[in-house]
Amino acid sequence: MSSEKQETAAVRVLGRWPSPFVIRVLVALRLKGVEYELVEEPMGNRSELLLASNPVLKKIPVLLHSGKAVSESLIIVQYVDEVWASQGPAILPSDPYARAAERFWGQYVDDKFPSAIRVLRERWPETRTKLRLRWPPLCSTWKRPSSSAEKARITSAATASGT
Ligand SMILES: N[C@@H](CCC(=O)N[C@@H](CS)C(=O)NCC(=O)O)C(=O)O
Repeated sequence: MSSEKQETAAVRVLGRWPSPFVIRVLVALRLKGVEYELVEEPMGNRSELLLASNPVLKKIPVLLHSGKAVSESLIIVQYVDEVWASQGPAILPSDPYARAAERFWGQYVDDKFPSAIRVLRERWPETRTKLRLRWPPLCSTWKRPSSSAEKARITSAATASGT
């Protein structure tokens, strides 16, 4: 995105790779064909913008839409679905019961996913390395590498993991 666009981007996502919660929001925006800017949050450090935008939970992702902040990935996805309702495919079904079922599974994944990853990391530390090696090539389809050094890192990670 050009620097001119960055100044005026109406939709920004405060996030970081490879957070599945952030990816969920980016998928929703892409499905709707909404242009956005991904503002990378530093690892292990919360930016002033994040603290101001999500002062209660202080977590990514946060969607900034024309300066208004929306937090929590499932809530953001529903917000995107409603705001850009006439654009792209509907993310949630229109039937209230089917919507409730989708929300149930979304919430279920959120409740179980973090603890499942924690168990994997603790029990099989080598899994962590394998995941790390495999994720950058997957993620590169979402965020174009910005420098040749980054491209080289992704390529060597893909080679090492055999992808
Ligand atoms: N329930 C939240 C979970 C978001 C979340 O756990 N984000 C992590 C990154 S994957 C985070 O910001 N962690 C920082 C922290 O917990 O301090 C959502 O769905 O958005």
